[in-house]
Amino acid sequence: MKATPSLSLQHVSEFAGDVRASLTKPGQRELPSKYLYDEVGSALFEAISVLPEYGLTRADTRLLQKYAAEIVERLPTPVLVAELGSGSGKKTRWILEALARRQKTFYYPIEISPHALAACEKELGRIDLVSVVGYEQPYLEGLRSVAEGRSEADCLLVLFLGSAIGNFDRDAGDKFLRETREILRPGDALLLGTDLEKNVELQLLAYDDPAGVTAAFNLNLLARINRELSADFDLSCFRHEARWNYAERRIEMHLRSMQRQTVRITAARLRLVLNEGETIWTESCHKYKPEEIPEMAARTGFRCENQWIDSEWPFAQNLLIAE
Ligand code: AVI
Repeated sequence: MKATPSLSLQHVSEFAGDVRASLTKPGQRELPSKYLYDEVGSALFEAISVLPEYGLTRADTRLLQKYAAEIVERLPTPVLVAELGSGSGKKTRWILEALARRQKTFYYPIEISPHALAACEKELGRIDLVSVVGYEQPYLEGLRSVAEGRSEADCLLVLFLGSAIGNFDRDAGDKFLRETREILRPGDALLLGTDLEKNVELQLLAYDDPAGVTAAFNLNLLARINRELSADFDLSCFRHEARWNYAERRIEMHLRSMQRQTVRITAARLRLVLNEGETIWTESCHKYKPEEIPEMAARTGFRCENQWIDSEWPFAQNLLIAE
């Protein structure tokens, strides 16, 4: 049975190259977190976002719902909205509805997952006075296309929600903000969602829920490699692990090999011997202090115009303005 039809040769060769390079690099073995989000992984992430232990998405949404009018009031008219990694786009509704009360609004979700993009177009395409044009492209490529296509008068509001910035290492996060800034004009805005530091036990539970949804999300990465790269990972020989790294102030997700084992990844031309107890590091989720965000903004060509913090789950929406 061919489980995953019609994957392009280019996708398979890029995925295989990335898997090979990250699993064979000296020291800690890794897998790139961007590959967590195939169709199954994206569905599991949607399930994570409604788990009682994972307050992040609810806090993000609550802030947008509560402060959308206030956020929009701080922006000039007319404004176009581009969203980096829109996912299903559910929480963006509040911003679009607030904008549509004062102007016809163009919304450009930028998303590499075609499934998520289709869900987003369906979810938000029916709001009155909102036109949705999706870009199935990497973040910065998509943003460049939107920015180049606008007229002189249009201001751009870029949404980067859900603390997706936290999945970059801190230096890479700064680099990403700087690259985003280079595409923008002075006065354009970036609404940046950031998950804030909280009690370590709460943070760990958010990434290791008792129902095992996050474990399934993490293990699906191995299942995806089996499906797409003809590998033979035995998922029952791995265990999901979430750790708090005190020095780096981040959650790290790992997959621990429960025994010495050999895995073949045919499309990556790789035979991997894993020792008992060895881990593969799959994702980092950095957490922030509120005062770090204006500093990040200043380092990367923005100023932090305002910050809204949720009262139930420490999380901040930060409105950054391009200087
Ligand atoms: C997408 N991203 C912001 C999530 C996070 O919390 O860092 C990904 C995630 N990984 C496990 N649970 C959620």
